Amino acid sequence: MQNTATPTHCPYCALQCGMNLTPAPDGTVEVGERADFPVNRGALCGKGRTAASVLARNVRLTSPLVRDEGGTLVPASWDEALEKIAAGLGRTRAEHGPDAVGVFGGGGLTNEKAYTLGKFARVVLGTSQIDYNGRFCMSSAAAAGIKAFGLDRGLPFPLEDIPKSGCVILVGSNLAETMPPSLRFFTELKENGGTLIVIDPRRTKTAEQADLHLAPRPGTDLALALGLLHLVIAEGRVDEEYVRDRTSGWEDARAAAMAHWPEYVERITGVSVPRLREVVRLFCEPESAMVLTARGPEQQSKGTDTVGAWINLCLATGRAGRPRSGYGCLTGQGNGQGGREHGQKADQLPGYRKLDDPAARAHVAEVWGVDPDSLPGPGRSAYELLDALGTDIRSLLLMASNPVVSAPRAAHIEERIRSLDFLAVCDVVLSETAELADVVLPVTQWAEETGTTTNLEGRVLLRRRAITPPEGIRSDLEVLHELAARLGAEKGFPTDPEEVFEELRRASAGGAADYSGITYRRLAEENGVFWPCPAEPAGADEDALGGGEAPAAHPGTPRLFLDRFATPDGRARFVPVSHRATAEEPDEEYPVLLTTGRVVAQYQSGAQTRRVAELNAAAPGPFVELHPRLAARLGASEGDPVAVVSRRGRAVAPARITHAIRPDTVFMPFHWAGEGRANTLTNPALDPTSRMPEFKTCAVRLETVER
Ligand SMILES: Nc1nc2c(c(=O)[nH]1)N[C@H]1C(S)=C(S)[C@@H](COP(=O)(O)OP(=O)(O)OC[C@H]3O[C@@H](n4cnc5c(=O)[nH]c(N)nc54)[C@H](O)[C@@H]3O)O[C@H]1N2
Ligand SMILES: Nc1nc2c(c(=O)[nH]1)N[C@H]1C(S)=C(S)[C@@H](COP(=O)(O)OP(=O)(O)OC[C@H]3O[C@@H](n4cnc5c(=O)[nH]c(N)nc54)[C@H](O)[C@@H]3O)O[C@H]1N2
Ligand code: SF4
Ligand SMILES: [Mo]
Repeated sequence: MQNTATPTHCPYCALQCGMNLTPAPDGTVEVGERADFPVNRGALCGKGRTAASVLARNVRLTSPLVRDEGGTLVPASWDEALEKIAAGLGRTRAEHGPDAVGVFGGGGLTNEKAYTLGKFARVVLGTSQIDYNGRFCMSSAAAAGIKAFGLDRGLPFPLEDIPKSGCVILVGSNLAETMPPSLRFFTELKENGGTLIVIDPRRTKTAEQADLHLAPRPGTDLALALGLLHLVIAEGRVDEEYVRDRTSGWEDARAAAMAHWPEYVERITGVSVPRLREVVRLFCEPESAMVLTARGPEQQSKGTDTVGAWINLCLATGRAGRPRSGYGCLTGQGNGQGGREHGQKADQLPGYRKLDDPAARAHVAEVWGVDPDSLPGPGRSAYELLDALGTDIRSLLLMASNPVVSAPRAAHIEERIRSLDFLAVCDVVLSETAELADVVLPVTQWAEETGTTTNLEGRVLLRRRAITPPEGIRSDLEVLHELAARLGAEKGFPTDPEEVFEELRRASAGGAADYSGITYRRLAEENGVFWPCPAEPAGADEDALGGGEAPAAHPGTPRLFLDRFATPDGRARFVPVSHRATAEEPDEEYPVLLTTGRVVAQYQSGAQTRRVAELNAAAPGPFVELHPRLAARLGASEGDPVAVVSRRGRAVAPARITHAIRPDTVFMPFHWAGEGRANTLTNPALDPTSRMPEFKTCAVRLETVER
């Protein structure tokens, strides 16, 4: 292809940093600075800088693989591999019905792929059993946002608004490690005289930047937010006019908060009453303020209520739908936002429509050219789907996730995956889950294909193809096209991303996440467009315009809710919530809390980043972070292997002893498979609304290990 730099975006996290890719003469690709993208202005973290290493032939899949009679994965032709998948899925459907075929997607998929995967499941397979890893990511924040605001978009404002705010509370986000270039916005906030408050049971790199760091006991953010709201009321800091004009449901939420006395909240969270008062003062005194949550408070069996409590705090103080103020969720994966809008979620149709809404079904069925009654209903959530493998669900098509490492109670899920009649995996590398498949298909990567992603700000971006993929590798869209044809759908599954996007525009038109006014051309010219962006003018299509002057295109919506919220009456809704315990509180047998998360140099299940030498050198393996007091009680020194045991299993990793964590809590990153796999331990207790598993707390005991 061309030898000049192609402006595009990073394959990894939701920041979707801009970068330039230039093919080098030796066949490799150089990642260069791209200063024109406002989110990162050229800055990249180590993962982005080294992303091109995963394009190399020696680390990636280069041929389809099928399992031979001896049980070994061996190279095969595309025809043989695709035939095997069509036969495997087709056989299950014929013998056990369409709902015995499952589909599992990922938030790393482009909008075009996520859309096509959802359509493939419902139209070709006819199954309701589709969900994706985003359920493990920000589903609690999404559920809470829809309840309160009538709409879920990660941030309702661009990142550039953060430095202009008076105070930002970051709840359970370690963005200095998980989105390093975004730290700049918070540094600028402080330079402008604003306050940064970080709430994290660990003194992370992010917490080190804070003016005030609170380290509550894991799993108590709900009580903390209720205690703050109690003080807001008691100190007469409620914005009565805003509550009256722009919200509903205040009385019940108020009564619930009044039941959470600061002293009671102090006992639950471990955060002292004076500290709580200080947060209230810092949050309420400036003219504007924000609350941003990430996985800390969300990945709990009460994540939806917890986010609801933080939103209540914003509403009571008039900090939502106003300039430089608001609640936002920092989404995680490259297309974590778009991936949840276009139909790979169990209950969803494109445009953030609901699968159980008759009008939504009719609209999308028309775009797809099928009978609305032929569309299946809502299916199971991600963990429930994985848990049903080998029983109700006999065959699975998996695209862009590695649940053997990333699902809660992973040993059980691994055993469920092994018990399937048939598993097909599309991936760029041979992940731990792909190793268990009957057929593995090698697919093209970000630099080799064009597509759109939607970053954490709701900004739709064009990720451009910069190089030609190696021989023998096909795109996910080509795979779905071929499978559809083999399963009886000759049409409706184009392989050209722009053609898919044109259909997605129509399918999303009129939905909450309306992309109908967005085109590839606009994305290229405008460096991204914020949704909703309906086609203009309302009611007229391009053919009907005649020769007159072209109407101004809709500019997109960088800031939501400034005039009204997306609820039927335009008011934001308070939700009455009360503290409750985590699903598994410590006891005599399992006296310590385990929490899990990330380190800067590894990404997710590590399938990609564990294949990059520079990143492995920086973060070579799992560890157990624990306080010196806990280490002393255990008799463990730095680097000693420590066994962490929960009701689900046992993991072993070296001790990393630090004052930066509470003495009642240990932390493990979840990026590795094998003995140090954190998810062997985690508790799949689900949030009743979002069905999010409780990745962030479970009870464990520690043991020393003889070596
Ligand atoms: N380097 C790197 N960056 C990534 C990723 C990656 O894997 N690696 N993944 C991307 C994705 S998909 C996501 S979702 C984001 C996640 O981004 P973050 O949410 O920032 O990441 P985590 O490390 O999971 O959790 C954040 C913090 O929550 C804290 N925490 C644990 N329990 C609790 C609790 O009960 N309450 C509170 N308040 N805090 C708690 C942890 O100590 C941790 O520091 O990162 C994205 N960026
Ligand atoms: N204990 C614990 N567990 C967690 C979390 C936690 O905080 N603690 N966080 C959870 C969260 S927030 C998330 S998002 C999940 C993520 O966990 P996973 O869903 O396992 O995410 P990845 O490791 O990114 O897996 C993506 C896979 O898809 C492949 N891939 C990348 N791009 C493409 C593509 O375009 N097409 C195809 N076909 N494949 C592709 C990659 O090589 C990789 O194998 O983990 C969850 N698990
Ligand atoms: S912060 Fe995220 S998007 Fe930016 S370079 Fe790092 S991984 Fe890529
Ligand atoms: Mo995530």
